[in-house]
Amino acid sequence: LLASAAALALGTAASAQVVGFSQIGSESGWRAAETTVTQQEAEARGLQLQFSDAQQKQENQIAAVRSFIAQGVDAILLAPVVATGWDAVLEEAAEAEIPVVLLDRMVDSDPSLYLTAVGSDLVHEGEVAGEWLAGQVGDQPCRVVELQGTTGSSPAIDRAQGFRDGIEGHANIEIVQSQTGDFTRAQGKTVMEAFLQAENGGADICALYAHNDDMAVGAIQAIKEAGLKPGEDILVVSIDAVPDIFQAMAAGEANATVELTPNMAGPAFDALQAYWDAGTEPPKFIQTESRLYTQADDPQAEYDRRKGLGY
Ligand code: GYE
Repeated sequence: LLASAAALALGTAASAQVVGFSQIGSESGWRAAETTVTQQEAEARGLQLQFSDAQQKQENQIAAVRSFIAQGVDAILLAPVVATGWDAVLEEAAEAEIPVVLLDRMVDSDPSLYLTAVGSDLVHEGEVAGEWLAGQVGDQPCRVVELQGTTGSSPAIDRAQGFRDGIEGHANIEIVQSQTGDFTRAQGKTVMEAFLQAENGGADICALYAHNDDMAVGAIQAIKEAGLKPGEDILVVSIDAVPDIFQAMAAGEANATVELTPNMAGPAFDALQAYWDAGTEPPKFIQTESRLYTQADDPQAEYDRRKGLGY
């Protein structure tokens, strides 16, 4: 008891709290911005951040979390690449009484195994995208191609579901191709090339739904190389609201995006501070805002504004 009281006094007084951050990688512009903002937020609060980049591999994330536990860090931030397979390592963290905060993606594990999760309503994002498309095409038949996120990740599962919810009841809208582009620009382009080929050179495609902006940006390039006009011949709707999609929107080559804030760490650190200071248990889910942007929302101004936000 004495030892832990002393540690608590130390923690609240002089010594910086150490936070381990197991990041997925840098697959997208949004992800890179989240990393930058996390570093900025840690610095602003005088926290010592230990950063580990998993290069998209769950096994690397599990190893990083185990090494944070061995070091005895004060908390762990985990952006889980896929939703399953976390029970054992989360149990180890709980055993060591190290609070874990999930960032931007969810896990299938029991919520008692982490302190809280900061993220958006990923199903809602897909629904907003689907509803936007339904409003756009009205009664016209519309063949949609879908670029999914990383297979087994919660945003890929939820954004697929949400979009289907959003177009429900619109029999004229049909998803005719759906494949993963792993949230990257390069794979977005490659998979879109295959979609264009399969769909009469693209002539049969009415719209592209991409689970993130980076895949949409890659696909836009493929559409242009196929001699079609993205944004007109093929409508483009995606998620994240990174600067490059606003640039595409300003050029008329993308139509709509749903915003995801890269600042997941701010609310995460607030929750951790309250937990360290007073043992305050946050809610299990801290939800960030999502809103739709279209070409009508001054994309050039949005581009300029975001360039300073860690992107
Ligand atoms: O939308 C995408 C990223 O996990 C919700 O991951 C996040 C997604 C984000 O690579 O760009």
